[in-house]
Formats: sequence, structure tokens, C-alpha cells
Amino acid sequence: MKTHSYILSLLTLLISLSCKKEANKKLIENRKQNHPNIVIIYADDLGFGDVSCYGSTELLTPNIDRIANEGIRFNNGYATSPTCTPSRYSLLSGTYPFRTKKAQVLPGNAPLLFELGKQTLPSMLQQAGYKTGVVGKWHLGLGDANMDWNKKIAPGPLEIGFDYAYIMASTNDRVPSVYVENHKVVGLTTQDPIYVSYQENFEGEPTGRENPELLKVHPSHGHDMSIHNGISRIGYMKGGKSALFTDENMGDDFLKESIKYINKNKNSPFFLFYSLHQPHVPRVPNPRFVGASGLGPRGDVIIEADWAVGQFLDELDKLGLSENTIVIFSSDNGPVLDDGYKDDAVTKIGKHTPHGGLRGGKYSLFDAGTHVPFMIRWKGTIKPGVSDALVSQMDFTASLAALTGQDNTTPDSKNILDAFLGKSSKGRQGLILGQNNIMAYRQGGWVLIPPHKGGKIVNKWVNIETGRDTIYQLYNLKEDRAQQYNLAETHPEKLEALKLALELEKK
Ligand code: NG6
Ligand code: CA
Repeated sequence: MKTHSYILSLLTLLISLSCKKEANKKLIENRKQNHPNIVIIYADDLGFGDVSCYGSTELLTPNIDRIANEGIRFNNGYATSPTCTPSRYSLLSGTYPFRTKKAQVLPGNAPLLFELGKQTLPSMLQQAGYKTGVVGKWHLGLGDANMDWNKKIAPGPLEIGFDYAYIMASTNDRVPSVYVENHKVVGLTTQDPIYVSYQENFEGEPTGRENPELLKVHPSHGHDMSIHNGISRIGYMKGGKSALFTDENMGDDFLKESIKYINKNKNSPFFLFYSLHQPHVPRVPNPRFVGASGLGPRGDVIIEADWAVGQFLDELDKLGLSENTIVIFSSDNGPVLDDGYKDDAVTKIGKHTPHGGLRGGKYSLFDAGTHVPFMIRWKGTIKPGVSDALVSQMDFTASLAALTGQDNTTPDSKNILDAFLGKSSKGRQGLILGQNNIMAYRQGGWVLIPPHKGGKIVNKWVNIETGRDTIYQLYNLKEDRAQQYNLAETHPEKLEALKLALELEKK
């Protein structure tokens, strides 16, 4: 009798153990499908035509191409705005930048742009059980107005949903030229505090304007204030010598921190916003990449960024995470050649076309301002291919909320998960592009650019058409990719339909 009950309980135990194992396996499988790691690799000012998977032949980007070839390459993928801050704001907040007046290119001492307490992409993923991190360019403001960079820097990424941050304080051409890790400037000592001003210079400090003999990279417009590492920047700064970054090492620094982050978090689902600084000005490649492209520093830093992407993908392979990680690659706005430094970007461009045949570029309402490289890889889940769906970076929040079983409470992000995963050719219906009251509207293959007050045709500093005009513009991108024919007068019904759709989308 005793042996009987003993065998019975042993059997029960074995069955329950095997059930548990089965349940665990299911849980892991489930997590793999619903909670894959998510990485967004985000370039800065990379154009639609700057990568070889979108047709560049003069500049080859085999590693970025790998993401496209092993995943989906979107032919109609958009950043929300033709400049950095508004695009990044909308990617992280699921909100159109025009809803916030302040969502425009920020100075390096601007306070944090986000309203605390509102859902963001990282806070939504935190809710879903993810570890969330950001490494690289931020440019979304930090702290409060009049922040002291020597004290605790908050609010910032950690207050809007990131568990970890290793970021450039602003842009590589704006002071302070430092990195911030969580709440602190990296490498700063109390003996040599750092001071920042966007009003006036600190006494005795050299500037690019007055001391060009100290420069290794010279400004072409603006960028003639404080000098650091032989490069004059926007804004004034003093002290903090032990904390200043070295432009030549920035690519390596961000790669190293990104790799550290995924190693540290490999056992929990993680989200990483890996925000590259290339090819934004000043373009200062590591010596390993000088001359790599034959197109001057702009091409060289793109080769450098592509190399870093390759190293990062290799690390995912090494950790056995490639099948369990969604990798998204895109850019915050379109391309620009001379963006303020004499770096041969114009003279060495040769046959390369950063805009890839689209009209305009950075700062422009024409297509090249926001129509950017856009690709998503999820090895083993996404069937490799090409998609024509209209997709926007603003839609990551709602789509990834759908994937991870969360509610999206952001105002403008749309769930287009099926398009992102290549299961549907339908993306967004319509999309507003731009910021403040400067905007265009795309619907299907059509683009409307309403009249803009005082619209200049060409931004003479960067030699790019702004796309603004005092009349209505209407383009059919399917037949006229380069936006050469304004159809506003010949297609009045289409014009009215888009005007109405734009007003509805604004609500
Ligand atoms: C402009 C800068 C440009 C770049 C841009 C922001 C001047 C003359 N030009 O004001 O160099 O920094 O702002 O670029 O200062 S973004 O990609 O971060 O939006
Ligand atoms: Ca940018």
C-alpha cells in the first residue's frame, strides 16, 4: 500500500514537473513572439539615397543593407519632420510635432521637451516588462530652464520611460560637448566645473569667429562660437575639460555603450534606442575611416556608421539574439551637404545623390526632407521583402503596444503592426509632415503642400528648396517622384479632398 502511494505521488510529481516544463517552454515561446527585444538604430541626417539598398552605387553600406535584405525595406517610410528634434519627439511620444510649439530644433541648453506623465514609446515598453535604454544623440532637451550641468541633470530620458541613458547632451555641433549618463555628465570633476551659455561668451575663452587659427574644421555658416577639439560650435562653454568628448571617437563610444547595454540586459526583453550621430555636422570620422568613401568626410562617416551597424548586428548574432530581436533602421530627416562647416561635402559629392532622386532635403517640405531609409528585420518571423505601405516612425508606439499587449494612449500613433511585419501592404492612410505651422500632407501617392506665409523658395545657407510657397502645391508621387509638376490647378477635386483630409488629420 505504502509503495503504491509512493509511486503514485512520484508519478504526480513527474507529471506536474513535465507540465511545468511545457508551460515554461510555452511562456518562453510566447515571450519570443510577443516580447522580442526591440532595437531602433536611428541615423542623423541620412538621406533616402545614401544607402546602397535604396540604390546608391557611389557609397556602399553593406551592413545597413543586411537589415533590409534580411527584413523588409519600406519604399514609403517617413520621419515626421525634416529636422531632428521634432522627428525624435514624435517617434518617442507618438505625437505630431505641430501639437507642441516647442518641438523644433532646440539649443543645447533647452529644458526637456516632453510633458511628464504622458505615455511614451519607452514608458509603454517599460509597462510591458522591458528594460529600456537610449544610447547616442538625444537633442530633446534636458532638465529645467537654467540648468546647472554640474548637478543632477533631470528631468531627462529617465523621467520619460528609459531605465538607462548614455547620451550626447545635445548635438555634436552644440555645446556642451559632453555625454550624459543617466543624471550626470560623464567624466566631470568638481575641480573643473562646466559652464554653458547661449547668450554670451565667457571672458577669455577663444571662439571660432575670433580665433580661426585654432581650428582644424572651419565653419561655413554659424558654428563660430566656443572651440573644442579644433572645431567651433554653436553656443558658449567653459571648463569641464575632463568631460569633453572627442569627435573622432564618438562612433566607437556609442557602439561600445550599445553593446554593453545589450549584454547587460540580454536576459530580459530589452528596448534600445541606438541613436547614431552620423552623418550630422561636424563630420569627423575616426582616422580608421578617413578617405574610406572617396566622397570626403560626409561619405566617410556614413561608412563609419555602417561599420558600427555591422558590429552591432554581429554582437546580436554572437549572443544568439538575432531571431529574438526586432531591428529597425531609419533616419531622423533627409540629407544636407553644407550644413555649416567647410568639409568638402559639396565639392567631393561626385555622382552620389543623397536624396536618391527625391526633391529637396533636410529642412524641406519636399519629399527628401522626410522620406528616409526605413527597414525592419525580425529574423525567422518577418519574411524578407519590400513594402510600398506608407509607414511613419510615429507609429512605433501604437504598433509595438499592439505587439506587446499594451494600450496606446498617445494621440497620433497608429497601429500598423501588420504593415511593419510585412503581413499587410496597407500602412497609414494619411500623414502630416513638418512641424509648427509648416507642414505638408501625404495621402496615398499624393502630397499636398498648403500655402505658407513668406515662403522662401531656397534656403540659401544649405542650398535646399524649402518646399514652401505662397500657392497650393499638389504632387502625384506615383507618377512624379521628383515633384516637378504642381497639379493643384488641374486636379481641383483631389486638391479639395486632401485639404479636407489634412484638416481632419489635424484634429
Ligand atoms: C541648424 C544648424 C545646423 C544643424 C541644425 C540642426 C546653423 C547655421 N545650422 O540651425 O548645423 O545643427 O540646426 O540639425 O547653426 S538637426 O539634424 O539636429 O535638426
Ligand atoms: Ca537630424
